[in-house]
Amino acid sequence: MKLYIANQNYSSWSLRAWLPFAQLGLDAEIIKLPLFTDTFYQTLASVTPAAKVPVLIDDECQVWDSLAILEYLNECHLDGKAWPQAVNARAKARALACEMHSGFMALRNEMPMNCRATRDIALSPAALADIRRIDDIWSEQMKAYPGQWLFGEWSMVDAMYAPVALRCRTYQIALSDAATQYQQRVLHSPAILRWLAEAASETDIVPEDEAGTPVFPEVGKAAI
Ligand SMILES: N[C@@H](CCC(=O)N[C@@H](CS)C(=O)NCC(=O)O)C(=O)O
Repeated sequence: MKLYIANQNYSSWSLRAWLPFAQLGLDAEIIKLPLFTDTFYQTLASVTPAAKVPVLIDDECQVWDSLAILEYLNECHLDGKAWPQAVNARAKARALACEMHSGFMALRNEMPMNCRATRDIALSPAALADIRRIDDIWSEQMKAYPGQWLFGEWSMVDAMYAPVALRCRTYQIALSDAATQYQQRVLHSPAILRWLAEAASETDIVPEDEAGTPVFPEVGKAAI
């Protein structure tokens, strides 16, 4: 398989598609393209009609869009085991994944993923409401599965929410104890530590994704 992603510092949709490979030990050639450059669009022209990453190529199969990639991996390479096995839990996990995929616009616009930065930020009421909803989701799942992943075992919904754990770290968002427990689980997982190390080695700056006022020392350069 080949997985096309963008800058690991900034590309949250790339992280969502990349995570199952790192977390579940799937093999792929990772092709990283610099966001918003000619190389990015020229390379993608022959790979996806959508001109966005992530894109997965598996023999003849071409899958674009993070959620479609997660579903494809689950179905074709993970024997259906990457969603919760109980039907009600699976339905809820998919609902939460779709909620992230189609929502949280204020949070996504005002708190762009920027792994190596630590920032102060003034947020709108809409973004604060998004954070409260995230806190509620994580807290509710931690009550059901204390100290574990959102549905106990790691599943695709954890891939969908991982970038938010990083964004809350960058913008120093105060979360409830239960939500912090989940955030810390994400931040200390070997797959995320690997992503952070790879992001920290990048030097490109994408001005569109730089928000807030820098706080020093930046967390990306210190221990979590
Ligand atoms: N809904 C898509 C969103 C993909 C997306 O917006 N990717 C960004 C990078 S994080 C991108 O390729 N942007 C390039 C552009 O918009 O020109 C998904 O879930 O994969």
